[in-house]
Amino acid sequence: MKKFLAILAVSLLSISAAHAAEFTDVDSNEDGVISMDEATAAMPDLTDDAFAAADTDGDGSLNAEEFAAMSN
Ligand SMILES: [Ca+2]
Ligand SMILES: [Ca+2]
Repeated sequence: MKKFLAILAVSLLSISAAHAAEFTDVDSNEDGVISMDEATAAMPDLTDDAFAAADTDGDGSLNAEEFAAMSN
């Protein structure tokens, strides 16, 4: 179910995001994960729900793998 939501979010994001941002550009404090604040700074259209769906391990931030899955 969670996976389905993630796939749904990815589909919605690929429509709204004209081009995918680079992980290293989005991770502005360079701690290796992307917070909701960093994500929305790079992608203003990103919703809480889309972020939560992309955060597949539910730790409240996006690692490189989660971000890549969301961007592709
Ligand atoms: Ca960060
Ligand atoms: Ca995560």
